[in-house]
Amino acid sequence: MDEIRIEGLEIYAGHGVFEEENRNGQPFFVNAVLYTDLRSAGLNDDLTMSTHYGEVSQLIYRFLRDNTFRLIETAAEKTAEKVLLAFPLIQALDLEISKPRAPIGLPFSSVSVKITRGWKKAYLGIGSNMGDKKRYVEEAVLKLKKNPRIRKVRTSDFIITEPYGGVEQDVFLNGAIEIETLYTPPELLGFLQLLEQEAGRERKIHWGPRTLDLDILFYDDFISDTKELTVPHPDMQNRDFVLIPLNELCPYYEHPIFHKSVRQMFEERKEQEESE
Ligand code: A4P
Ligand code: MG
Repeated sequence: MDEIRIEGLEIYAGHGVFEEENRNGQPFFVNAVLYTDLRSAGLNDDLTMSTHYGEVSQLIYRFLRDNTFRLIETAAEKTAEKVLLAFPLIQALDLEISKPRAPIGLPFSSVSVKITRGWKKAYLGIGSNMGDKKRYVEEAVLKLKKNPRIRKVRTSDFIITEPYGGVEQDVFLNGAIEIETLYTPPELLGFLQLLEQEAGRERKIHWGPRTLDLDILFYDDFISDTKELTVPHPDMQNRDFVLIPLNELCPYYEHPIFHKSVRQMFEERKEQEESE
C-alpha cells in the first residue's frame, strides 16, 4: 500500500512516570507512516481524495500536548486510535514516539516505542433460534454499526436453517457479517459476547437454543486454536448455515489454513451432501 510519512514532529509535553516530568515537560518526537491508497489523489491532483498530512500532524501535536500519559506506550496507543478514527482513508499506520531526554541517568541518544495499528477485515456468523429472531439479529447488526471501532458493516441475506448438531430445537435465522475493526481478536470476541448478553443469552446447553449467537469466522489471516478463541471457526467447512451466507459476502476469501476459497469450501460441501 502507498505511504504518507511524517518524520521528526516535535512536541513539548508532560508524559512520564515521574511527577517532575508531568510538571516540567520535555521534548518528544513522532514519526508516522500512514498506509493509504494515493492513486486517485495522484491522478486527479485533488487533496480531498487523500489525507492532509498537515491536519494529521496538527491532530497528533495537539493530542500529545494537551494530554498527559505515564507511558509512551499509552501515548502511542491512544494517538494511533485517534488518527485512525479521524481520517477514514488511512487503513493502517506505524507510529513511533521517542523521548530523547527520558530520565535514565546514563548517556543515551533516545528511547522510543513503535506500534502498527489499523483496520482489520473480519467475518462473523450470526444466528438466533429463540423469541423474535429477526429483531435479535437486526439489533445486533445495528449495535455493530454504532460502535466506532467497527466500520463498513455488510450483511448477507438472512436464511432460515434447520438446527445442526443433534439438539432438538427450533429452526435458526442465520447470516454472515463483514466488518472492518480496530479491535484485536480477543477484544472483538469480548464485544460480541456483550451483545449476546444484552440479547438475554443464557448458556445452558452446548449447541442449544439461543436468542443470539455471534461467532468470529475469520479475522484477517489470524489463526488461533485456544478454547477461548478458535479462528478460523473450526467447523465452518461442515456448516451450510455458515457457508451459504459467507459465499454470498466473500466467495474469493481464502481460508488461512486450508488455503481454499469460501466458494471452494461451499462447492465441496455441496458435493459431499449430494453423495450422502
Ligand atoms: N469460542 C471459541 N472460538 C470462538 C469463535 N471463533 N467465535 C468460544 C466465538 N466464540 C468462540 O461458545 C462457547 C465458547 O466458544 C465461548 O466462550 C468462546 O470463548 P458459546 O457461544 O457460549 O456456546 P455454543 O454456541 O453453544 O457453542 P459453540 O461451539 O460456539 O457452538 P456454535 O459453533 O456457535 O454452534 N444450527 C443452525 N442451523 N444454525 C446455527 O447457528 N448454531 C449452533 C451453535 C448449533 N447449531 C446450529 C447453529
Ligand atoms: Mg457461539
